[in-house]
Amino acid sequence: TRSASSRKAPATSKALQQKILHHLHTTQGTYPEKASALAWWEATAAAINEFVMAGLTDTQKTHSRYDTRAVNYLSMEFLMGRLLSNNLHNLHLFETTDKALAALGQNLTDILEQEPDMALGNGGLGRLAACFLDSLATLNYPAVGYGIHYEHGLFEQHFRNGRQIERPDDWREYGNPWEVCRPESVQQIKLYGYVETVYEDGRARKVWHPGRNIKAVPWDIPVVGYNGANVNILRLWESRATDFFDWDVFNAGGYVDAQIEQAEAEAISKVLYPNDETEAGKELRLIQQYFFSAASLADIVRRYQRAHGDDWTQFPKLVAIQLNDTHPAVAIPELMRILIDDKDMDWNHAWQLCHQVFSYTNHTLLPEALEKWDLHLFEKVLPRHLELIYEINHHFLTEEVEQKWPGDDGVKSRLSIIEEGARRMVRMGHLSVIGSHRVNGVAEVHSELVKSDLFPDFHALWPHKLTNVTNGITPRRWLKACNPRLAELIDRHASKDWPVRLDKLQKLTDLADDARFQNAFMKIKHENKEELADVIKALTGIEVDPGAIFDIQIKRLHEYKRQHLNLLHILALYRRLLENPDHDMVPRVFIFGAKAAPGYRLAKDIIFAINKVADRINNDERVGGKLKVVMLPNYRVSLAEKMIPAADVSEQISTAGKEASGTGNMKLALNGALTIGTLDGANIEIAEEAGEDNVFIFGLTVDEVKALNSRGYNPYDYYLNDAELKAVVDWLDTDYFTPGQPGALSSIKHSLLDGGDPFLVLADFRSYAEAQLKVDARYRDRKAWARSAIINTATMGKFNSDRSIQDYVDRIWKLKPYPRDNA
Ligand code: DL6
Repeated sequence: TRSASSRKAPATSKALQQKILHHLHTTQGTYPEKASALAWWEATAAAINEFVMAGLTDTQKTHSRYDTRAVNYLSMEFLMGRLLSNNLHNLHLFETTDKALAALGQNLTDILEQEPDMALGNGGLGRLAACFLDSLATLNYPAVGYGIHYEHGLFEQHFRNGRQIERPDDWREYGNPWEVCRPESVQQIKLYGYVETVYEDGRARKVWHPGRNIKAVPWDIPVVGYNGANVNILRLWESRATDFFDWDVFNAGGYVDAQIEQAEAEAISKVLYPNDETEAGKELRLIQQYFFSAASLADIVRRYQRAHGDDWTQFPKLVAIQLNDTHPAVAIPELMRILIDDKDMDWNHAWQLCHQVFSYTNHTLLPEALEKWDLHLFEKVLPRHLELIYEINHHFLTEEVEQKWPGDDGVKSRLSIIEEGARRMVRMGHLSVIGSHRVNGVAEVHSELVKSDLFPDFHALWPHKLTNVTNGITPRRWLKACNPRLAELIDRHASKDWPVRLDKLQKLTDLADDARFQNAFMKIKHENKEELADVIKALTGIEVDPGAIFDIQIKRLHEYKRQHLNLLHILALYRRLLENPDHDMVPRVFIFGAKAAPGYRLAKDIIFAINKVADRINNDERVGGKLKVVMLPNYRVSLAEKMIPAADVSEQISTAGKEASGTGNMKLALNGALTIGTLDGANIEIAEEAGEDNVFIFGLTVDEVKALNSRGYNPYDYYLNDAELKAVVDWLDTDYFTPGQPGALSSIKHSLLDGGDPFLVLADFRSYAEAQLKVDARYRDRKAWARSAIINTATMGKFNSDRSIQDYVDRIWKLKPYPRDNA
């Protein structure tokens, strides 16, 4: 990586002004006096794109000159957020552009707000993929991200009477200045049909006669590395009908019928499934997975053959393919199909290549998220692939498993890719492990659970296959761009290259007790809180005091993430204040951001409950301004960028063993928030780095959760033995928060008691409430709080996604960096 000082100054503000004006005139067809804010944004993006595209072509020339080994990152989701601000920062053009626009009478901050978020993902998994692309480009590693060009990304969330309403997201309704269509790389994708065995020259060959053909059209989004590094691409596939519409039917008057095929084909890339934890179980979802996996593999093979023709010896040396969860697992039989059916390779050779190129990341242990496909559905959509899976399974069971556990049918049925039962299923996790040379979890504890609980037999069979790569976040977006005041303070007190060497923040620990530095650090936090207070007022009308503790929980709404534990504690505080208006507590604003999967009833009820409780508390004068509750609508990357710099407290309160890693926990700690959390996912590593004194750990550990569950957990044991807990749970059954609608919040109580409280909310309540008292006490000691906040920022170096990428490179991908020529 080049040092900050060696970078080229790419443009003056004057030159940039000219470029922006040029694009305002020539690409937008307007002029300064008339141009809308959107036109200014488009013109600015077009001006910046000149630098981006120059970097892209240089990078591509470099890659082809050196015939580089590259990683192909296959992911159903890329949660990219906005690109203009990110590209400006990574190109070191932010200040110059700010000046150029100011000279043109425009405000960069307002213009940045014009950009819709590119929300092609649900949450952690998709945002991780976006951070990884940023790091790969920054570290000059050759890489291509492959995904789906969804017409509609994650839904827009609104609240109506406190309830979540979903509206389609239209991120490219008016086009998108960053993407480039590549018609020369269109692929044809086959689906359905049947398989025929034909005999040629005494050999049996399989021929797949597809029932449908779909066109996969690639759109490339440049990914700009930091510091003038490489510009890689994210290639997203859009589905289209092979023939635009049936011309003959149209001419015969069947105007609608003629377009049916087109509508069906386009449905494949129409919407992102708004559910990150459960298998959608739909034919369309399987088709989406195959569609983008097959298009990506065809592209990878085409790129390889362009340089190497039919010489396959270099294939595993030049190609690495990472499966981001099991969603693209069908790429494994697809590569076998290409090599065997299309390239005429024998089984063993094909399998050897396949196994060398694939690796797989597991992101969850939740049983409902471990994908399995109904065998009949799979056979209908992908008949040839099912045959190949049977054959992969046969080789695996009769060669590898039989050799290790001779005659053991139990282990065979546990390890088989096909799950037997009333409905036979194809296990995509098993397929991914068998077809990959490395499998990783995303935090230490999670990777250990992958070995011990999820895939213990595979771990016994291949002790070196399962490994860990702890997640990370890009400090460019999640500190430099989103928290410019803190970034500038760090520039002055740590070394300037911290955005690429985050470990250098460690230097700030020396200043943790320095009164002047503490004041400067906390002043910035306060200013960030003032800005967030304005956002809250604008979005919800609620006024909050920046002097209060800003306590933030932002993540998807899920029972295992336990937003309802946070809510019960808020009710307990409210109750304490009603019982004693002089109750001594530091004023606190609890701020939530969360979308619930549209079909997840209880998650939506929890959102409703938070909104209703917020209404009641925020309008109750008796609490004397000590308690406020805010649920911000439409939580997304660009909103996270405003919330994270303003957080004092970071809520990471999942049931131990359920959150694979978390990455919001890293972003918040990096921005100086103190974590209140369980020993789960990356919280454990955050606590190790920051020191247990600077985080508030509570609740059952993974082992204690297992022990309690195996003893038999009874939530009534906690409910009946804790008067405060009982009172707040019962409160949900009244109409106190929903006047005239008793029972409107009862589903939560029901899930916690008769529903068995599967995520042990009641078991952890008291310990959580006690940890919250410690938060309150620490905040009263302003110096102690500042010290802990500074230490949190200073010690998060490990969670740089550059470190994660380097771990993948060292342990799995074995890439070499290639800085682009002309950089
Ligand atoms: O690894 C990224 C992210 C983790 O930080 C979260 O802990 C985990 O919940 C999330 N997993 C998913 C589940 N997707 N699937 N399948 O988003 O991954």
